[in-house]
Amino acid sequence: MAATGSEKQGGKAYYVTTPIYYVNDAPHLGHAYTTVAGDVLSRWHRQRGEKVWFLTGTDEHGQKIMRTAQTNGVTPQEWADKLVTESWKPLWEHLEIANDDFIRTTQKRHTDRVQEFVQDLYDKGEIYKGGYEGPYCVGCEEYKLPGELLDGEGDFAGQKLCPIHKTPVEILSEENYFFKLSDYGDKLLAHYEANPGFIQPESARNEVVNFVRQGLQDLSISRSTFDWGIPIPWDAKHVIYVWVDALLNYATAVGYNENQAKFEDTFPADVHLVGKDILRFHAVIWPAMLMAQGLPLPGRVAANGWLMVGGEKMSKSNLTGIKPQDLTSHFGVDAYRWYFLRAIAFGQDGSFSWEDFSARYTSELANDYGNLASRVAAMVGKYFGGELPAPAADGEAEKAVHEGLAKAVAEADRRIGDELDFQGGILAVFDFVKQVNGYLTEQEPWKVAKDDSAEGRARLATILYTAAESLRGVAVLLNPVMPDTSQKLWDSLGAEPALGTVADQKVQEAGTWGRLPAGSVVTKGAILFPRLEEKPTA
Ligand code: ME8
Repeated sequence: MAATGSEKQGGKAYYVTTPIYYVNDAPHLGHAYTTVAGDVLSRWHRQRGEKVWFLTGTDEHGQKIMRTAQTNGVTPQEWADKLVTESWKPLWEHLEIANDDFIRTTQKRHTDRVQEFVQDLYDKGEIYKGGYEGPYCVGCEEYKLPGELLDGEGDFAGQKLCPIHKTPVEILSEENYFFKLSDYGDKLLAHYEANPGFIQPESARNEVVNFVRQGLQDLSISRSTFDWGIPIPWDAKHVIYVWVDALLNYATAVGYNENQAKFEDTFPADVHLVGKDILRFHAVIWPAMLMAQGLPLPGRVAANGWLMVGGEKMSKSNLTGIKPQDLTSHFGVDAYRWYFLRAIAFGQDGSFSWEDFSARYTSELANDYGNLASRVAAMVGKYFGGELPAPAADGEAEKAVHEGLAKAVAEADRRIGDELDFQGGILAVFDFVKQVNGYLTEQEPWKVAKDDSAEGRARLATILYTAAESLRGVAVLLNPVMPDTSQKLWDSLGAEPALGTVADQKVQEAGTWGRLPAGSVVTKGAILFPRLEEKPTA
């Protein structure tokens, strides 16, 4: 159920998170995919008039970061500082990510609160000391079950490999502290049952339910063979397991044990966006930790599929050499934000190819959308001196356009805002763009313009007003996805003096016909989607 802006404004924020990413390397297309999705979702809810909190950040502890830093001859903290300031934050700025906060797990606001959380669980008898031996993947920072390992071949013959990283696991034997995760299986299953939307998509939900039904093992939550982590408060020889540390960012960043008012206004998350590789941590371990502490559970854990390049999951270890910046310098930032959400059904795996991006850019962005905007502005300029004319009588054709816009608004709002079906929502808007193009083709304003009679002028005014007002709606609906383009279009329509900024426009009002006033100063602004240069050679 979508709350209206006014209902939500004073109460709890709509809280969206991305994973906090490991800083062992620079961000790649996969990280940007999840983060852009989070940005679009939170911008959408802001345009519903809701109070929103959008969090991203970095995961800086653990063996993986420690080893990378050692290899590079610096301390883990120096390594993390360098990557955050030189790679992660600049990319999010470049991609116009409007996060409200950026949490780093090495910040004191986080480490102190994590120690308190873990101490609390210990005091409640949820944590005990025990021994464990098993295969561990440093890439995943996770103990694996023997049954899920792959047999190595070639260089790795005779060794067991992690199914995700395809690199050998290490057998670890340690005395650790354990969280009684096995106590929570039934409670988790009851929660999944009572909240069918808790895990999205359906395939991810089924996988988690099956996994939990098989029975949960207690979780090792400390490590003692290295020290790059947050010390266990009652036993400083151990550091807290990096995943327990990392998951708690969603609480510490919004005031857990520190700012109660902020915490109550924000926590728990409405949506945790994650890749399906880290689904179990978010849909099993995290809710069990919260149950143990008596804290409320998140509304939804939504898993995106894998972005594939050449049939392989895109990852740091199989980098194909395409960086987000390589694509934005060719296609532009807005087209980049649009492309992955448009081309891939959220939750499914999807392949990226330069050719597919080019083809969609040209046909959907440049031809369908960009040309419509420039044609309408040019005709208002040519036939009405750049002053948007008042429409005369609307006929059947105009009514169909009004209905088309209202339908696009309702559909995009439900799909993007509620269902996280970004592709479906974007398509609903582009179907409307096609409808408006079809309307102009049929109405032929360039022919009507030859008729100088009062009737002819009135008809021309109606057609051009209808097209411009349609574009007003499109600019509002696409603003969360392509903010820079919507701003250009908003400027070209001369909408701001009467209506305010495009980001201030409410989704709920986007389909109300007639908001753009006659008399608005329409100018032929910048080309929204310039023709692409030749593909750069690698
Ligand atoms: O797992 N396709 O961090 P990480 C789609 N620090 N999404 C992808 C992707 C791909 N090929 N590759 C990466 C961690 N991602 C932990 C998270 S959260 C408390 C701790 C995205 O740097 C996707 O969201 O390995 C995935 O879950 C995340 O990046 C993993 O980032």
